[in-house]
Amino acid sequence: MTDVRPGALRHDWRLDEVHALFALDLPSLIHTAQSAHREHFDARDVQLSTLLSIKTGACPEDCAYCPQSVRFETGLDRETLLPKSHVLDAAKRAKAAGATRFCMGAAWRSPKDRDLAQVIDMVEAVKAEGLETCVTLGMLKARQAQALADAGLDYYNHNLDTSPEYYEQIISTRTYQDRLDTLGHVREAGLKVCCGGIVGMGEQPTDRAEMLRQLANLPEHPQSVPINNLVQVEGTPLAGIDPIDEIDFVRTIAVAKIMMPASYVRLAAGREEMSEATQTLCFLAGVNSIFYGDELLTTSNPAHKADLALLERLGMRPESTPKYTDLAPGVAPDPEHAPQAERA
Ligand code: SAM
Ligand code: DTB
Ligand code: SF4
Repeated sequence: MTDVRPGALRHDWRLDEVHALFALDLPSLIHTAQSAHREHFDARDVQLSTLLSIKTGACPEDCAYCPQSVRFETGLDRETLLPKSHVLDAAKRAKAAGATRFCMGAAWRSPKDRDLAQVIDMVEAVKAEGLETCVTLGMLKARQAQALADAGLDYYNHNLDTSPEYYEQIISTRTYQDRLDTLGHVREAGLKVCCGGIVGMGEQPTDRAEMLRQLANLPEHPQSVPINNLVQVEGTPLAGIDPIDEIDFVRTIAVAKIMMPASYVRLAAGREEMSEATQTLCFLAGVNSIFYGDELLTTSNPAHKADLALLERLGMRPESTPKYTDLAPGVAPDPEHAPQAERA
């Protein structure tokens, strides 16, 4: 049996050890994941991130899951980069609804420097509202990652998506190594890394194990690990594929938490198609972050009021002071959000 020390940080996982975790009986798996989680976090807290698509559609890449690729007929209206005022209004609404992080996504292969300058303006404006910021803009050069870090960006999202072995079935226009290179630039610029993947794309169980091994064996664990359940969109090549068994999804979450216990593990896309009971199992398995708000990028998400009601029923609560936060200079913590210690 694998030597499972709940809460330990390791970067040398072997595939057979990951398979052994997946093979645990569910009570032991959940217990181990929840114990690991409690070594690093208050188990009642859930971090809330709100997404906004700042540039939608017409992406030149061919990611088989994505409604925004120009290669697939998905009926999506393409949009150019949104004006800063629109982004700022959305960020203010997200904050008023209780989100602590605002994530801006662009359907680009990689940003042009003139686009990056506009995104930097948005990051500075959103951060000045007292929100954590995250952007996902595709592949970055080292100097672009540095420019984002210099502007005060907190997180960069760039997913590995799946195992190296399954990757070629999903994307042909950029390599796994391209993704690892961007992640290296982001890490070296001192940004926090948001990196995870998608399940339910027709992958084998060993691809899920290998994807998690790749994530956990990075030089540092990504501080945020989004696990997306494929949102099937008509017109994409993956529409109609057999969905992942919900218990297998929960197992994937639990194993991610055991392998990266100090990271936020996010139950990302796919919650709308999931029962509240399955989402609850994900929380028990160590999920402590969700996308919060009625929309993801181009598809819908549960209504934010329903999410707040679910957390309340579970005796859980929105996290008020994210663990890794660096507030912008001069921005005071939100007075409505008392520090954790005072509320406990
Ligand atoms: N274009 C940039 C890129 O791909 O790096 C950033 C935006 S892209 C939409 C960000 C991530 O969203 C993808 O890496 C993928 O993991 C996730 N994603 C996209 N479409 C999805 C879908 N239909 N279901 C689940 N996750 C999806
Ligand atoms: C991530 O891992 N999931 C988000 C975010 N990072 C950018 C995107 C989910 C997109 C789901 C499909 C859509 O709404 O277009
Ligand atoms: Fe483009 Fe990103 Fe969608 Fe791939 S996932 S098609 S890179 S927007």
